[in-house]
Amino acid sequence: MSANRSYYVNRRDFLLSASALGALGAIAPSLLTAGAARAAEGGDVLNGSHWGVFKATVKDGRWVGIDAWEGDPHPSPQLPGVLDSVYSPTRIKYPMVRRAFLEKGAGAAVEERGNGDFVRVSWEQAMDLVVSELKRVNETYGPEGIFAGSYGWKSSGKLHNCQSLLRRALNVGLKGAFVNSTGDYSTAASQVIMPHVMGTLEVYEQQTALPVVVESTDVLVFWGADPIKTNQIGWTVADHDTYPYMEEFKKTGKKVICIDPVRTQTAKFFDAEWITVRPQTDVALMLGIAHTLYAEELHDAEFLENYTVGFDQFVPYLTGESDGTPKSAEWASEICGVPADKIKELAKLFQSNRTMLSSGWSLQRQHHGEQAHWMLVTLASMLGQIGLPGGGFGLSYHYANGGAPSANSPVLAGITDGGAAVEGAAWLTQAGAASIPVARIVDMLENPGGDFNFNGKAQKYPAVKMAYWVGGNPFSHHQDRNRMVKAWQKFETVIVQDFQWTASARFADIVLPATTAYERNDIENVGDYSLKAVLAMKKVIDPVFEARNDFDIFSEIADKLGAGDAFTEGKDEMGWLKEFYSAAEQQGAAKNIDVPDFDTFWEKGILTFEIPEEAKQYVRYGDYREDPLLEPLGTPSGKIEIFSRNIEKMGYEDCPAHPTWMEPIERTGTPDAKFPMHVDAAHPEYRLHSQLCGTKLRDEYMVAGREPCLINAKDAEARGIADGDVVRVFNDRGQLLAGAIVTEDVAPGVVRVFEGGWYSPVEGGKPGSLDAYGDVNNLTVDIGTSSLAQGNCGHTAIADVEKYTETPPEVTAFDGPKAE
Ligand code: PGD
Ligand code: PGD
Ligand code: 6MO
Repeated sequence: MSANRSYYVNRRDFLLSASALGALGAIAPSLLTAGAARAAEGGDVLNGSHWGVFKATVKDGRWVGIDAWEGDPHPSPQLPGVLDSVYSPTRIKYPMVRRAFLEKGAGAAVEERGNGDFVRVSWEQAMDLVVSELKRVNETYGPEGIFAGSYGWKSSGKLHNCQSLLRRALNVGLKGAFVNSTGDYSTAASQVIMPHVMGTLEVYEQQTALPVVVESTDVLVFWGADPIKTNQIGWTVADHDTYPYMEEFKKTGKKVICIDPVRTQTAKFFDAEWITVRPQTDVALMLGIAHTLYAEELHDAEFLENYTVGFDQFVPYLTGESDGTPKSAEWASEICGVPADKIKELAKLFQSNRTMLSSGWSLQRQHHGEQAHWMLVTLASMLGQIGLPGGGFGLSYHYANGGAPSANSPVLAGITDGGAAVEGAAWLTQAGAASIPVARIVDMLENPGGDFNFNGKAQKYPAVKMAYWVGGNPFSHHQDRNRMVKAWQKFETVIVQDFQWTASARFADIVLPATTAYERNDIENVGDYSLKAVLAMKKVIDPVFEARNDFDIFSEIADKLGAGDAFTEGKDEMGWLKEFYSAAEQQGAAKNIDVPDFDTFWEKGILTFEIPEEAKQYVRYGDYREDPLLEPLGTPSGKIEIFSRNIEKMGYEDCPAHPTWMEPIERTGTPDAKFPMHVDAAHPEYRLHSQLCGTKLRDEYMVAGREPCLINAKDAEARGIADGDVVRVFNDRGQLLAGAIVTEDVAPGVVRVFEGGWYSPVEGGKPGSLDAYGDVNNLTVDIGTSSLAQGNCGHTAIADVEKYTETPPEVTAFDGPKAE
């Protein structure tokens, strides 16, 4: 193994070769149900996923090949893992119940959860248990006893949306008696602060169109963003339309800068200038640039005057008049590690060129994460290019192909949770008896009845006794694993419904096997932003083993709760799909576009739509710039709020009324830092969170049979670590084993372990156990970003690394529980 090898490129070459597809298709034939009916014989079946549209080849009822749809300009190399996820040994085959729970009832031996002692039960027995537990907890503890705020990256599809289906069952069957969750793990801090600053969510909105960026942007900055990596994935079905524009931008030879502790795929693709910043200190770096602009009178006073409020209140802080500390380039350099001259150079470069500041989301998945994008907006306001073609800032160029121009297409309807109707994003749902900010789940468990603040409201944590989790993997996505293992014991009952034996399933009492999106029919839009097609997601194969569709499981639960008709409204799978499609047909008429009838669409499999010229010219905030009075923002002042009176009124010490540098709870580079290394817990290059970690793809990236840990050559040498060694990464919260990749691609003082590696404790259920595989959330901090957004801090962690000299323990996470 060479020090600078790109394991991603090796892997990708492997994955894209035809022989690799063949090899993956041939995995574990014994895992197939003997009599699987032939859902689609011989030919190609079109389906889609977070990884894109694909064609499946089926032989004798078995899915044997996967090819990207020809309309996909940049297929994800993860596609073969999608196929393998259906047949992998990590598949949940049957309903299973934890032995102590089955024999002694709810709440029995909760400290044993996670030790893998399960008993196979029939579906009938499992469903009786589930329904009797729902009733018992509801009757004993009232409307706040059941947590159904289940979060995660469930599969694409408008009907088999397991989280909406769960809440629908409890809405109709238990009159909404459940605790819900608000927000997400992706953008929790930004989606709360941005409405105060810009009047919109920003993070899930269309960006200035990429053709405009190619044409007009002179300096393209990726600030903690790796779009070449992250645009593989879409929330609906990924289109990958960003990639051709990235190619075009590269061809122009214009400047690209990546500000990141890691030399990212994006940095390599563009051969960009790589500026390493000390992790968690970007606000200081931005302030240093802002200070330079102000001190040298390079800021756009006219823009600030006409389009923003509160700059006057911010300036005394910037200059140090209010706190005695000028936020100069020299001051910033001390904190962020970027040389002062470089900071000044960036200020001038940005100011004298059309500059697009494109930021990813890791910056706000940190303690005080609200400040990063607020300060970015402030910096962009000082540069005065917001609303100009190719200038300003963008918070979604790296996600779901934001900036790919939008087609004139209809948008499909989808299943609702049956609660009060809401406009906009699904997570804004009002359903449920109570709701908590999604990442505060462990606080809730530890502190029932306790007070918490959230976006200006003082609230109390409900006393929850049971969890029903679908379509998410909290034992991957949540921070501080050991604290969580302990807190989970407060649940009397935990139900997990999934198709993979995730750690969450292994820590449950009742485990129900769900189908994958490839064992049922559904429909979905293609391209979150481009909306370029409507896809029939056709069943590829019949359900394997005893897997059932989420829709059928929840229909039965609703029925047993006496509300089956309210749940199904008398419609079966195809009945619902036709209804969702009819919304598209109606829009077709209104938008004057040709939308065929359902049967023609289903037969065809995919409908693509034209991208109008004006969509290719879209400039975000162009209208606002044109006429700030007639096109005001949705903020209280109608302008960009550099100072927010609303936030001021909340009076939170951890979120002042203008962007502010605040020390995180821990970081490297301070005299009192307890550990020398920052842990970069970024999103994985080769999977979607924990999804596909249970597949053959793992063979392509594991190092010493474990999750890779990238470490700088200097740090490795100082610790006697060689490429390929097993290392222990540890801090006061937890410890994991990983395989070292010694490289110059991470800055000194940083190790990178991707999120989503499957938690594989040596002693399952025991807090503090060594994790033999490499779940990075053993190391991260479980606190809210601030009282404002209460988001997760998955990018806040410092640790140390050592060579592991003992015999490394076996990785057991991928074997399923011992009872099988
Ligand atoms: P996934 O691995 O995608 O992770 O956390 P999330 O829980 O979304 O889990 C989805 C689960 O749903 C899988 O187990 C999959 O098998 C299951 N599933 C998929 N489709 C279906 C279905 O149709 N039915 C059922 N029943 N189950 C299904 C992701 C979260 O992690 C996110 S979004 C972010 S942004 C956060 N990122 C970080 C981070 O950057 N750093 C750290 N340290 N931690 C993070 N955690 C967060
Ligand atoms: P990350 O990889 O966590 O992705 O998108 P997001 O932008 O949050 O972080 C992006 C970059 O920030 C990384 O290169 C990381 O090194 C850098 N970084 C970390 N800390 C700092 C810091 O303090 N300062 C600076 N300047 N940079 C820092 C996540 C988005 O991706 C989300 S939310 C989801 S749910 C999807 N998940 C995946 C996925 O799991 N796998 C892939 N391949 N693609 C995805 N796309 C989506
Ligand atoms: Mo996310």
